[in-house]
Amino acid sequence: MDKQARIFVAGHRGMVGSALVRRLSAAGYANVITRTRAELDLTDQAAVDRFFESEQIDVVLLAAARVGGIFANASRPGEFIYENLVIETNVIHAAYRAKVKRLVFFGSSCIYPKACPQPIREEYLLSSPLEPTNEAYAIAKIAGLKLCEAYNRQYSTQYVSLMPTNLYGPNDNYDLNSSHVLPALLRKAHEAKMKGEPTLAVWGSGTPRREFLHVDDLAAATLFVLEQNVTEGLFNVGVGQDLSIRELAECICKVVGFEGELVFDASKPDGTPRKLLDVSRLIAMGWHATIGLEEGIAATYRDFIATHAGSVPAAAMQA
Ligand code: GFB
Repeated sequence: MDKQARIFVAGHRGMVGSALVRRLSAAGYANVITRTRAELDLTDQAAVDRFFESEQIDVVLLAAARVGGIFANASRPGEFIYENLVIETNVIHAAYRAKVKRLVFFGSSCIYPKACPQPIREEYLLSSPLEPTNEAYAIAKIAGLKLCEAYNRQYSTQYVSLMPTNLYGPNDNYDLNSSHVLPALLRKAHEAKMKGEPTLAVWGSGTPRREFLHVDDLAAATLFVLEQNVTEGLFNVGVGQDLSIRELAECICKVVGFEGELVFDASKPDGTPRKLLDVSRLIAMGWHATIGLEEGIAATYRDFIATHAGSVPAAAMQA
């Protein structure tokens, strides 16, 4: 891909978008275009059209989305379906109208059925019902990847969809009501350690299994797909290995240095029992994840301490 290409990263302040910007800059891409929400409201079709008409974009990385963990998804399905549908529709349609040839759309492994055979292959999409806690979000993401497929077929665009597994890393959301499990447990373990608490509350039974990918690995996979000139299709992005929520909590406690007991809160939902992605499609092309889970959690913990220093006791800085 031309290092002078004008690459629009939609959602550059989020965890995925900011990782993409870091990676593109490190790789020498000279024209990375970003807009804050105040500068460009992606839910406003006319504004999005004007942006594309004036900016001569060559490549779009569509990482702007309403995202959240199991509680946010289950309690605010209207926001999750509406905002994601409207952002995808606006950006993909405006990109096509402005003759943008290449676009990468980011979804999530929750697009696959609840009772999927494991590991989950791309072709299991739409083979049976979805997990109810995130059905609204999943439907919006399925619509996004189908938009890409339909536009490729009808208009000869080259729009590709990447489906990452559960992500973590810098710029994650640590708000306990809307975050995903990994940042939530990192924060809770840290605070429990600082306050000397004897226990750590973990939602659900601890038995669901999840796969975790560091967001820098997703950014690397995105550049790989662009630089390999992949022109269409759906690609799972993951590490190929999962663990139970209990095991994740134990790993986080080890990294943080919290030595208390885990207490499981059965009043909270488990969600889908397992979602391990089959990543053989990307592996066959030559890409694989490189950041191990414990190493990635340790780096994320350092980032958490650095970015949330004002809100945590000073002693934590030595952690
Ligand atoms: O990461 P998470 O919120 O979302 O939860 P999903 C994963 C598992 O961790 C669930 C458990 O079984 C939770 O009950 N868990 C344990 C916790 N302790 C906690 C905690 O303190 N906070 C949270 N949040 N969970 C989301 C979807 O599914 O993941 C989205 O709702 C999206 O659509 C995203 O696909 C990647 O993995 O269940």
